[in-house]
Amino acid sequence: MAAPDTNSRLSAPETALELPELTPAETLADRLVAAYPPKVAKKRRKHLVVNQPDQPLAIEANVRTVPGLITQRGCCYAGCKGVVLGPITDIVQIVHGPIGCSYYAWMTRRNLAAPPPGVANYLGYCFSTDMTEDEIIFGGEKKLAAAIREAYELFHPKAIAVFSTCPVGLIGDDVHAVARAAAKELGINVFGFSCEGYKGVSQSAGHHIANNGLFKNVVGSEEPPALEVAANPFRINVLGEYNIGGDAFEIERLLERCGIELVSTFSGNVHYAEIARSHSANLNVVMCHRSINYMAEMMEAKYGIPWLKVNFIGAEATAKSLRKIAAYFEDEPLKARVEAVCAEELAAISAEREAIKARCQGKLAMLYVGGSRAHHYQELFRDLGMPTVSAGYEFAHRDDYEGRAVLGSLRVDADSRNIEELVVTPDPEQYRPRKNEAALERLASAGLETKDYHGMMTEMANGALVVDDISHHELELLIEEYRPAVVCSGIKDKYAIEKMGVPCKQLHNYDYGGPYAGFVGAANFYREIDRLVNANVWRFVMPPWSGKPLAPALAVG
Ligand code: CFM
Repeated sequence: MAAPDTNSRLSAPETALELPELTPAETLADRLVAAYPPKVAKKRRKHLVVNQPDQPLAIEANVRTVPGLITQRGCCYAGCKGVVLGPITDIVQIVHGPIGCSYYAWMTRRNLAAPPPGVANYLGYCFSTDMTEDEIIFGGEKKLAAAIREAYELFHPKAIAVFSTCPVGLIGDDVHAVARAAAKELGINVFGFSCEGYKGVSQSAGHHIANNGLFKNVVGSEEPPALEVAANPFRINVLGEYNIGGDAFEIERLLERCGIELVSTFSGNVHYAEIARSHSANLNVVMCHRSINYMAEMMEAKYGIPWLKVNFIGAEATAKSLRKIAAYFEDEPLKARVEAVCAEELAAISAEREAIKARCQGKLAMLYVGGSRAHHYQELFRDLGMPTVSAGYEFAHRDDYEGRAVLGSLRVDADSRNIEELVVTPDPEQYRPRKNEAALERLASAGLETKDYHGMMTEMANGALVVDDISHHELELLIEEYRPAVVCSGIKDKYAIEKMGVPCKQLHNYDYGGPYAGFVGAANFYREIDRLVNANVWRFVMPPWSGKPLAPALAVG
């Protein structure tokens, strides 16, 4: 195949597909907040922005949800235990709290794992102190210490992590002191997280707390064998990939094909020792910027490992990300291998993609998901020629929308100040800049930016409506107005959307599907979207009170 001009394609934003003639987003945004009391309307209006890709306008984000609006957000504990730590296979993770909190975080996110022989997998278990009224009144520290001991005796894990739920913070149990005493007693790594559900304004606070805890207690705590480090210079960590529906398996397969060694993933399909040794990598690539950017920054400051933003969601995006990694290592044979792998993988899915594209092109998509997928999945819709008419995050910060250029101007409010910000300095022994300043500049001038993320808005169509922390009411009005072919969202609103005659693809746990990462994953997603948007089922759904089909656009006759 002809050598593509990779440099110019490495950092340039993707051009969004143009939108058809629609009600202007500005008018619609005003209408979405019209039913609220004036104070609420004024607040919410700042979360709705009409997109200007070249110069994104400021969006209000990462602030408290107005009570009663029905948000899709989760809590701090969900972000720490459920999201970042949860997928690690061989840490016994004890939830200190009422049993409901434990049950909620038990296996619902579909973070899969296939640990190597000899490595434990505790993901199927649910460890809880089952806090009840007695502990709320008299304190739960003794029960926690007993639970840690019991877990150790049963499983003999390398490490035990303890997660605080809301009541723990309210009654003042010191999980850290209990963890320290247990570590001493048992001779293993035991560490606690003050990730009470009410901390911060969403699960985003929990991500930050989890990053801090992993960084302080695990990263850099083991050294890999020197021979292993010397064997392959292309050693990377994939940060912010949680193996939902098997995505990480697909990324692992691709990296292996390219000859890139994966030291550790944060934290899909990963075990303790891999994270403990992750400081030996020569590059960090960041998938989900929102949940793990702290780790990338801290590892760069302490160990000298640069980071790159990548996205393995979407066939074109995957190829671009692999090219970025090869460009970073400045190695010609590696670049050639990456090109060969991309060509082969793209060729394998292109016929199917074209056939599906012919059936889907021009249909509209809307996405309201978490803190990175609402951006990443637009790439898959772009592959199919489907414009994104509106999108938003639940809990992302302004940098995830507008790009990291706004970081310096972010307002630090009381809720963010509540979350510890670690001061990280170069490690006297282990700091080793993998690339010096001159090399990083050389890469930047060749089109490869390290340490940057341009955010979702720069890659969305002009005039698209960006909505932060969308409410049920706003979502309903938007669906009525745009009648999109598909909405990507979560379980809290999936069935409300489908009752309006519009298919909803759940992008948190993938509705039993996946993987959707990489090339094979992209093809899986194309098939799924084809099945959803071209299904006839909606025209047969006739609510008895209306006598009309739910999906008027698809109505027979
Ligand atoms: Fe990152 Fe995630 Fe997401 Fe997220 Fe989540 Fe998630 Fe998500 Mo659900 S870490 S921000 S806190 S990509 S669990 S795997 S799907 S909301 S968009």
